Amino acid sequence: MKRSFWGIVNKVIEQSDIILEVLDARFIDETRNPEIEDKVKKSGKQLIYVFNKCDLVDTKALEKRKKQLYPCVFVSSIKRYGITMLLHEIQKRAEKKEKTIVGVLGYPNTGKSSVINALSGRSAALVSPQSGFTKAMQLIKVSKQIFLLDTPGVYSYMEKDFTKHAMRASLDFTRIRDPETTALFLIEGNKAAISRQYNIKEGSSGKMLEEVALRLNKLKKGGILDTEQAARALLKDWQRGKIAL
Ligand SMILES: Nc1nc2c(ncn2[C@@H]2O[C@H](COP(=O)(O)OP(=O)(O)OP(=O)(O)O)[C@@H](O)[C@H]2O)c(=O)[nH]1
Ligand SMILES: [Mg+2]
Repeated sequence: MKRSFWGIVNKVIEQSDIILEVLDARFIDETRNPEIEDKVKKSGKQLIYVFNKCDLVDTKALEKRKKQLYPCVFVSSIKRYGITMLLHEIQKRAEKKEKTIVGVLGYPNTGKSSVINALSGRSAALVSPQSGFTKAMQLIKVSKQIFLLDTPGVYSYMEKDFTKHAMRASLDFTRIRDPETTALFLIEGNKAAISRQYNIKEGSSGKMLEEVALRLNKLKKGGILDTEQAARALLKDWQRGKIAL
């Protein structure tokens, strides 16, 4: 899938009149793809930023991003926040032609298929907590005039920062080779949220990972803390959206 990054991006841009870039509101910068954005701008097609999974963040803290990334819509496809607003933004930009195609692009797991289902009002696109779930493009009807194009989540093979992939869940937690390093990085940047989630005190990342192991009862024989299992459990909770920021 990674190999066909440009294949998919070019095809979607070519076929679409409007592009939605679906971002994870918890880590907007990490889920933005400048290569896709450049390409869309050069094509002259319209780009709308969608901050999805807003139920997991304090949206007030994101207000200033609204001005930087224009036009953008705050959405929670699970709770159906902002869906009418997003539809309105699409309709405003839809040309007066018979059929407007809206391409939905973004990293794996940002919620592209979920946004499509929320917009179309039915479970037309398949959704999964497993990243890389959507394997092929699929056109989904929203109204007589508007059609959405679901796409497989993509990133360029040049991107080799696996910690970032793990954070944004474009690399599934089961496939992370060194869960402890990744978990420590995640804890370092999100101490308050992790302390709330597991009801543990804030401290060094290493100490907090041990506390998580204790809380989750991840122990090896002889009662030794199993920080690797704890790290994987933490990454699972993170990727599955259990940890609100
Ligand atoms: N909390 C929360 N979770 C969401 C939201 N939208 C999607 N998810 C979850 O995120 C996971 C991925 O959702 P998908 O819609 O399959 O994501 P995708 O971008 O289509 O993923 P790929 O097809 O793998 O590229 C699922 O577990 C969804 O339930 C949201 O607004 N809030
Ligand atoms: Mg999908």
